[in-house]
Amino acid sequence: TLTPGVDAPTWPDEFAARYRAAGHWRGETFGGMLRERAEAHPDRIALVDPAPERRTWTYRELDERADRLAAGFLARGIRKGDRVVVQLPNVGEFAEVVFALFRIGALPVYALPAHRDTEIAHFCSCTEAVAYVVPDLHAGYDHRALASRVRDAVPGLRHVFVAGDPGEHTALADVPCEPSGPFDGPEPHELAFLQLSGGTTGVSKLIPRTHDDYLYSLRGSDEICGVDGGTRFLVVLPAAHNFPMSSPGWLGALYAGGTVVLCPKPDPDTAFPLIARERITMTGLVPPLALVWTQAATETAHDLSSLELVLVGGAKYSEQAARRLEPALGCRLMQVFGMAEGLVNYTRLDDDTETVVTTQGRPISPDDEIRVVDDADRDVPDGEFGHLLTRGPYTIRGYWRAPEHNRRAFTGDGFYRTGDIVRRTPAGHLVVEGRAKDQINRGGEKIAPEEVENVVLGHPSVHDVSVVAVPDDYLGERSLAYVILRPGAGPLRPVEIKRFVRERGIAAYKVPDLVEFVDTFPQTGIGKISKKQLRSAAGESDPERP
Ligand code: J2J
Repeated sequence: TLTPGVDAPTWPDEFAARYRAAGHWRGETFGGMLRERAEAHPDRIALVDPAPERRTWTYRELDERADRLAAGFLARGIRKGDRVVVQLPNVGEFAEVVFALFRIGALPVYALPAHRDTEIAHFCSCTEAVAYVVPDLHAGYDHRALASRVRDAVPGLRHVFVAGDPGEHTALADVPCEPSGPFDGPEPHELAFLQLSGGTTGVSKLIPRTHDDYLYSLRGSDEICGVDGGTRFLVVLPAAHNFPMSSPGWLGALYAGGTVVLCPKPDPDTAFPLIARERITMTGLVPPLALVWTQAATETAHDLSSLELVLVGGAKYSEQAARRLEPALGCRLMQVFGMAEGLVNYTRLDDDTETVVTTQGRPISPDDEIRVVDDADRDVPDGEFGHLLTRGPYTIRGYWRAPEHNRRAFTGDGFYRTGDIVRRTPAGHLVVEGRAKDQINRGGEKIAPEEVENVVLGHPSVHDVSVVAVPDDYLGERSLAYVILRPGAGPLRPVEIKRFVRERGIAAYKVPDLVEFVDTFPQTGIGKISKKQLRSAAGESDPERP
């Protein structure tokens, strides 16, 4: 069972009352939302999974599948409040599974398809998950074998459900059954799911989001982006990531009664024919993909004329690249600067081009509180750089079961320390200038150096390691591991370190792009490794202090 406010810190009563009075929190739940949409427009297409054969779900079908799957989960002993790690790529089963879990009040824990043994075992054990949902094969990788290893390593994990051929596990297709009555579902103020944080520490922290708060961020995002029943949203990035899920994302599109189309791979050769065939109106991209799409659009034979809006975010989008997107794709650009912890900023449809290409927008809500502060938490004047702190109706007050980390990541009065260095323009738009947190942003994919360092340190020849970001034209940043070998350890090649990390079972995007062997790290005055000096040694402008 969960203890509210202990497992997941929550908003003080006076804030909750304020957010309800303002109409932000409306007492909706995800299960109820889908039911209402299914009643309002049962035969409208909610979901399209185009590959390998095109499958569609009307709102009524999605609603009924969620009910039957929820009943099947209950019959197998999955209860309200239980955690279920969901690792599915962009397939229709993703929506069926999470809406089934929402309906009974069990909490999906979102894993990315790229996650491997280390991450999955951590998510399962730190949430005491009772079940794990995987695809059979994805991108050539057998997730059933991963699931078997994790099940053997994590006591308490009772079920593995497989979308597709189940192998030794249970086929998701065998789970649904007839509901015996209405579900005893969750309350709107209760947790809906656990989302992943980008992470700055050895193990990633989980983000507890409630029905009330997340649904508000969807409603606000839909309004800003003009999402409505006619929207046809293409999910290009992994569906489990907070950006394609909620900004406005596939959940935002479903909230508005639109149609969601799942893109199996993000490259133009896959996405452009889908845009043409499915008459896609909206999508979201990370900057490196936006670059590739912009280039490919100038020479494509596919009809992209249905596209109205492309959102770009997750990492800094260069002004030059931003200027080229609208003419190339023939649609509007919106920059989005968001985080799974909550706060999301958008440029607006009626902003002028300069604002859209040079800023990362402004918050969704009038009740998003923004502070830009110096190292001593004193507010700096508008136009000056500082640390971004935020508090509001859809920003968490603490991570899942992490009281010690929460004392550092939040101020005493509940502001989240984003770790981002920003500047606020006179018009109130935020410009992201850098980062104070120890994180690498690899084209929108976040890496916690400490997590990678811990893996490299397991190599018998390694004495010490420091992982830092280096600038990259395409990805924005890549990772570089400086390695000090043990005295007497034989010569090693970079590829041997990379292979070691990969074989330890960690997401491929976390494997260091570059490995350099050094004799010593630059030291600070107190004898601690200076990542700052390491970064400048690597030729990067120091992101810690603009
Ligand atoms: C610079 N840095 C950015 C941007 C995020 C919408 C969009 C993105 C995310 C996301 C999200 C940036 N320019 N436009 O959840 O709903 C960096 C910041 C931020 C961190 C959050 C959404 N957009 N960033 O990227 O939780 O450093 O969420 O604090 O993965 O990404 O990462 P994440």
